[in-house]
Amino acid sequence: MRVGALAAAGGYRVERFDTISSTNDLAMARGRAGDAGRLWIVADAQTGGRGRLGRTWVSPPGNLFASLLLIDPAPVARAPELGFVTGVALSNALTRVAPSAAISLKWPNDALLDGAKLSGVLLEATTTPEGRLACVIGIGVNCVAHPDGLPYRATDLAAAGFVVARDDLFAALADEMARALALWDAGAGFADIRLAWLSRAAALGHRIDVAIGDRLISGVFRTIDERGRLALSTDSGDIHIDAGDVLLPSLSPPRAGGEKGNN
Ligand code: BT5
Repeated sequence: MRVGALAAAGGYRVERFDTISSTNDLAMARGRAGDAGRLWIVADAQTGGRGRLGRTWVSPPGNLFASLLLIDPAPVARAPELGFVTGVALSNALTRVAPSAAISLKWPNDALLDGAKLSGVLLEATTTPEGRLACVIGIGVNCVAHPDGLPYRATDLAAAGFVVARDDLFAALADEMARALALWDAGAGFADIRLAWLSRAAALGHRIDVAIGDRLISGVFRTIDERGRLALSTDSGDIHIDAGDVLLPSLSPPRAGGEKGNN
């Protein structure tokens, strides 16, 4: 398994494993143990794949599970911007390997294919014993399989007719991450990343629902602000949301009786 030529030139390395608990956990352990960063951990399958907020990421063989360890990539306040850097890189990589795929990005950092969830990103950070900031960007892409029975629609590349070798997708992703990280420039280039992200944003300008804990807020998705927050125009005014789950009509599961969901 290899990173692409651009990533190799930038000093990015990769370690591949058969089945491990979670590529994020291993990448974080490497960071704590003093790795210099720019290290990808890729696994064939995960037994403890994780989503955000302690959720499970279904991780069967054939899909891509990759985590990138970065050491001191930016001041800590800038670290959450890595989700947008990753979204831009991921959509570029997917477009390289499946040029006709309709990829869009859902705030904060999912990639959708035909409006269904194709990919998720889990960002984690810690301070190492030496006082360095270790960031791990975990990326899961459904290449050949996706779970059924979720509260929303999921998909995989093969189901949508795209035959993509996982290793080719990874090589493209590693290159596009190297490129997007260089553009981001430790936060100095966030304005460019933000524009690239917005150009692929799902439901921009449309009415969406955002779940924040038990609350559901409805409004028009205006933009992502300069801090990466979701700007929503609600009936009671404009608000900026730091964290939450965006619920889109395209993600609604098909209704019982075989009717199709809202696409
Ligand atoms: C995410 O969380 O979407 C982040 C997923 C990150 C997974 C990668 S794989 C490599 C690295 N190592 C890890 O252990 N994790 C990272 P969230 O937005 O919380 O979405 C999780 C929810 O998505 C779950 O609660 C399910 O409803 C759904 N889900 C689980 N597995 C899925 C899959 N394979 N495809 C689509 N949706 C899935």
